[in-house]
Amino acid sequence: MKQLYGHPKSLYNISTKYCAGCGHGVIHRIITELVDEMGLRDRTIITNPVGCAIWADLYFDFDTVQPAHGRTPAAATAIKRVLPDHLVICYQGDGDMAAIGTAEMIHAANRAEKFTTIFVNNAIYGMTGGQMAPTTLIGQKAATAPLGRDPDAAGMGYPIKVSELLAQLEGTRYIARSAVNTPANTRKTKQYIRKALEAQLAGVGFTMVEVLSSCPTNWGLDPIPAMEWLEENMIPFYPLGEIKDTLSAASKGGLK
Ligand SMILES: Cc1ncc(C[n+]2csc(CCOP(=O)(O)OP(=O)(O)O)c2C)c(N)n1
Ligand code: SF4
Repeated sequence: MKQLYGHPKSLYNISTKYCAGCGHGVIHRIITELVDEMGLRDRTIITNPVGCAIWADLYFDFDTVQPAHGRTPAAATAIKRVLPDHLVICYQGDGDMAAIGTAEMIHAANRAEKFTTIFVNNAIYGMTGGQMAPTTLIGQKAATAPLGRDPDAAGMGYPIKVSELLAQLEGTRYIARSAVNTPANTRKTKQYIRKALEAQLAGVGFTMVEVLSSCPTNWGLDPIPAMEWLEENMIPFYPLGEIKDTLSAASKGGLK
């Protein structure tokens, strides 16, 4: 009988350290399935974040680099420029990308660097105990916002929509937002990431997929209620879909 489903070769066959219901493992699976399907395992390099996915180099069975917190766009820039025929993936959490590495991501996007970012938005700092992140929703409780994020009373500021922010930059070519809370959304996530990776191989410029992900541990929820919380709270504020797609213009030579 023909085997239709198996373990990706690019993903080590071991249990991860991620909590039950965490989205990181699902996103790792999608990336490794795509690397296998595209036949690029021997020329893929991923730059991992600091945050829970700092463990990723234990799971990806291809080359990985572990830059300092927020600096993976700088590392990805260097790697892609030196090895332009490689698939370079920049994996970042929301604390990593939208707080500590803000300057790195904005300038890499603005320079139209030709790697692909996977931006994992779980609306909180996971690894360090659930502090408020730039992406934390208004009213959402966090270790540093025990009564909920309140931009007026506590001066905590507003959630940053990173994808919409980067979409304004001329250097960005493809930006999409998806989620891994349901099988349908997970399949869509894979479609978007495939499109971004194929665009990278075509050399068009900065590509990114934001993935809404769950952190049941720091949200104080069991895994299934965490998926429901994501659906009811995150998706209305961070709408899913392709936010910017200039790929057809790029392929016709309309963009440099
Ligand atoms: C410059 C610097 N500041 C702070 C830290 C501590 N730190 C490590 S992980 C982390 C939070 C990561 O959150 P996020 O990027 O959202 O990833 P998650 O754990 O949620 O996947 C912080 C603040 C650090 N390692 N380096
Ligand atoms: S703390 Fe949150 S982000 Fe980190 S592994 Fe656990 S569920 Fe995932």
